[in-house]
Amino acid sequence: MKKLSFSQSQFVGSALSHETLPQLRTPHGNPLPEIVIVGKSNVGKSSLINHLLKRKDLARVSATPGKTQTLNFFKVDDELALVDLPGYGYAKATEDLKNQWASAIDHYLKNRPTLKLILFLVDCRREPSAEDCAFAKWVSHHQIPILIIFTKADKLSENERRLNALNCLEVFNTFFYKNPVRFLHYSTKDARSRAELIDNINTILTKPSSQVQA
Ligand SMILES: Nc1nc2c(ncn2[C@@H]2O[C@H](COP(=O)(O)OP(=O)(O)OP(=O)(O)O)[C@@H](O)[C@H]2O)c(=O)[nH]1
Ligand SMILES: [Mg+2]
Repeated sequence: MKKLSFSQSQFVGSALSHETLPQLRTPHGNPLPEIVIVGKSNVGKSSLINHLLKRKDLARVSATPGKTQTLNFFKVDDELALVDLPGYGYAKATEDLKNQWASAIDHYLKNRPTLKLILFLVDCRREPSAEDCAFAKWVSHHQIPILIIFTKADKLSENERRLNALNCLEVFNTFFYKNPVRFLHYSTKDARSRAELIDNINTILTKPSSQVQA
């Protein structure tokens, strides 16, 4: 796979059940590799997509949790798809909607051979929640490459960021102890975050088996 520059992007569709998940292809008809963005509601998943793709309103963002309500697919450089998910832990969603999300996301994660990388977002100010830990445990059993992204890095000093990341990684590495995960800090207010994320994605996608150490 050639290096991605994340220069061209378009929204290609949404789904709320596994029956309607799009099957995306390159112009040559090959299945598109996919990167999915996972994390608690309001952690900054859709904002990261917009920042990475240098598009203001491609993915819908809100200051209140629960904005993304479907699985949303974006094509990048005709080489890759990014998938934005509804966040977990959104208390105000009805039980029906939560079950619908859980079932569609579960099916997507378990049955998507084109899924090459999970970007797992955690707010850099918070401790991992029970749902964060459950997800990390699930990924460690399924051996899908993962990159942990501590979001909203502009909200903490460098020292606070470092200490909080160490605490979180200590928790996550109990699941990934065989192969500690890569991680980085991200702020949508900082262009360096974007460059660092693109480098990491290119490195991981060209070494597909890597749950490599940072
Ligand atoms: N300061 C700061 N705020 C951010 C950053 N990234 C996202 N936000 C804010 O966090 C809030 C939630 O962002 P979203 O991108 O909608 O979060 P989400 O994870 O997609 O949320 P759901 O769709 O509800 O799951 C918005 O008010 C964003 O402006 C960041 O790097 N720094
Ligand atoms: Mg969102």
